[in-house]
Amino acid sequence: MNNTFNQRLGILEKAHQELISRPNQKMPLGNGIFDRYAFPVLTAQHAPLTWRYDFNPETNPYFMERLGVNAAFNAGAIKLNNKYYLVARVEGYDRKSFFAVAESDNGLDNFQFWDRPVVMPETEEPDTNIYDMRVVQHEDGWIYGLFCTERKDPNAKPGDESGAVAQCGIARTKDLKTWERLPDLKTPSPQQRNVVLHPEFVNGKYALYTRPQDSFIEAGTGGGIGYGFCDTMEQAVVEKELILHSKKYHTVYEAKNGQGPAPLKTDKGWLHLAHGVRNTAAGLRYVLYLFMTDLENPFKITHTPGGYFIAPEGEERIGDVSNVAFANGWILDDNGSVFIYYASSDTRTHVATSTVDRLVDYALHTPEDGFRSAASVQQINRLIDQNHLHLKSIKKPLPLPQ
Ligand code: M1P
Repeated sequence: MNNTFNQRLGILEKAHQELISRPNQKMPLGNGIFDRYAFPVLTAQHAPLTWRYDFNPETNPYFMERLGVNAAFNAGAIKLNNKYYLVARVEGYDRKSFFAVAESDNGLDNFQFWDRPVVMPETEEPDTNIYDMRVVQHEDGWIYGLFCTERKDPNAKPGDESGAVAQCGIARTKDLKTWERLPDLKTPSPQQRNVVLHPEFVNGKYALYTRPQDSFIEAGTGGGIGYGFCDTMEQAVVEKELILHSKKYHTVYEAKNGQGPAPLKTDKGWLHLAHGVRNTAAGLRYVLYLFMTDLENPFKITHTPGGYFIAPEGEERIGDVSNVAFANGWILDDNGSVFIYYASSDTRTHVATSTVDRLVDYALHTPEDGFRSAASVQQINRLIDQNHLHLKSIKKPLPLPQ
């Protein structure tokens, strides 16, 4: 074996091992709602070296990367047999995304990709690109993965090489290893992205969150988080889509929005995580927001805390598609802890932790968007007035634990 091969192999293996075994650290202070962590839980560099390098010194004397990985983001999440699993969107240098499962014992660090990416069967109409899987343990016994399948628009004008059609692909599994592909979802909308399966039957039917859209990028007239029902997931057809949460002028979901992961069931209602998009001179800005729906009717909104819940911060703001926070996976533990897996700027995956009690408190007690500057000032003044009363009776704060 030549020197270059050996040296590079040694250095890269060491660096990779250090990266995937690096302990994560909770960031100090936080906002009381959730905690951020120092390091992303998945990056392109977490992809195993065997996916990227040819380990044969004869054919790869320089130990060159042959198949580069560009990003690891927008991960679905599930806890099974006491392990935390992310089904990440891994994107190669060739821009194609695929799914790969990474597992961790504590949900915070040491996420390691399985040996091979997911082999997702295709339908008779092959996918060009697949991404953003929502993993749902449904009460019918299957684990479903609903994801976006993108194909070239057959009606694109000659010369238009970016016109695409997005639809919802569906697959199911028992073990995240072997996936059975089912026919794509049919809905009345020309395109779909961000489709999510509700974990329980509703009136005996499968219930889905949808995101009707007129074209590939623009949600258009169909914008909003929609919902609909279908009798079976084996030939899933939603005949009628209704809107649960529409886009709205001068909010963080002005241009479009989409359901994040499947909602979490709490004793106060269903807790939903979603993304909202607005346009700026610097391009689209994606943030996360929360809302709650009725326990008996998951499609009736009960609480909509105003503003964003998580926005990209610091280095999260920079990446392939900058200024994006996006989440399609979270895990509620038996002890009430919540692990929120959010991606930044279509590049990497982070974790934020909270508890179901804190998130419900946030949803119930954060004032709604007043939709006018004057209303925002009123909200602040109301808080200041209340605080003036309370501050008199509050004792000196205790020192923070070390
Ligand atoms: O680039 C930001 C996000 O854009 C899309 O989301 P939406 O359909 O709401 O616009 C998706 O492609 C998503 O993967 C991506 O993170």
